[in-house]
Amino acid sequence: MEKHEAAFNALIEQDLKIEPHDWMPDEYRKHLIRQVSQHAHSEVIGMQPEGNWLLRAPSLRSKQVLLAKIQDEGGHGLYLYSVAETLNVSREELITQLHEGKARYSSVFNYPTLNWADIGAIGWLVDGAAIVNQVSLQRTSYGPYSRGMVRICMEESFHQRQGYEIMIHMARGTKEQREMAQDAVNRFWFPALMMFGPHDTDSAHTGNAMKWKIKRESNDYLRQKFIDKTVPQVEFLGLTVPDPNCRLNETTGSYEHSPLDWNEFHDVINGYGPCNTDRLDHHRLVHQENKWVREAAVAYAQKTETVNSSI
Ligand code: FAQ
Repeated sequence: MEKHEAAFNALIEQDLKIEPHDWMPDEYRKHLIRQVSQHAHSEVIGMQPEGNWLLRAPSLRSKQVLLAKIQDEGGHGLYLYSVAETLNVSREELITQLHEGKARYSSVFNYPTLNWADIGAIGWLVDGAAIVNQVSLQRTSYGPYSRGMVRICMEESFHQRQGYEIMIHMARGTKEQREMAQDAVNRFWFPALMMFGPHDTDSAHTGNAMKWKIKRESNDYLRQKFIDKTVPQVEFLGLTVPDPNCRLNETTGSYEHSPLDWNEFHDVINGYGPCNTDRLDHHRLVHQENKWVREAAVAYAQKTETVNSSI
């Protein structure tokens, strides 16, 4: 055991990757299953707010782009469930945890998408925040998660651009379109900042995550990085950040901001956000309706295996 632990610590120390067949402490495995499965659930539940606008996309082009983006998110969910499976947990078990309210998914997907500009705001701000977090996770210590992140980040960059393109059209459009764009920024700005999680001082998991190099940067560091990158983009659009205290500190080169509403954050992650019930009900319903697809896929795989083994 001591020998195994020393080998594990040496890999972490040298910035090398831990692979599925390597020995790892139980706590490391559990920590990863929690984070990776919550990440997977976020990708899949995150398809719902955007799916809400698929039938109302304003042009064939925007519908095609949105459809491709939503399918990408489903694909990210699949990569991440596969990463979790390499840690000896089944996808079914993880989905059951989600349905029973024992697993979380990102708070931001519990807010409604009320106008077309919200689709722009999600791509730009939500995927933008996800990229900042995930670029950092490309260097995470668990090999399959790290490699998954590289591919996911490439696709998220396209998502961020499609969102910003929508915002440019809206911000340069009619007075009504500009108002819709500002309204979307007003509603998604703070939820996007909360995606990074509680302040470092209140973050229960950051200590172990940094020790094991699962997380490479802290919640507050990444949140600030996102703010500094995004405020100039808001200004470029001619829109305003919905925070009267958001201003550049010339000394630090970073933007200051108002305190976040952590009561709202805790309500949302504990099931009391505007859309929590709808999101989970919808997932449960679709999971049940599509049971036959999973059964057919398993039956087909088993049949192919039998045929191959008898050749
Ligand atoms: N929402 O101790 P910490 C995307 C929970 S992907 C809900 O700081 P940690 C792509 C946390 O789980 C977005 N819960 O936790 C897309 C813990 O609860 P627990 C998802 C949150 O793990 C775009 C408790 O609070 N990305 O958007 C949140 O060290 C568009 C204490 O927190 C990832 O999941 C939250 N925002 O740090 C898809 C990235 N924040 O488990 C579709 C990977 C915290 O003890 C459309 N995950 N909590 O019950 C991470 O980097 C980390 O897990 C954090 C949280 C940073 C999310």
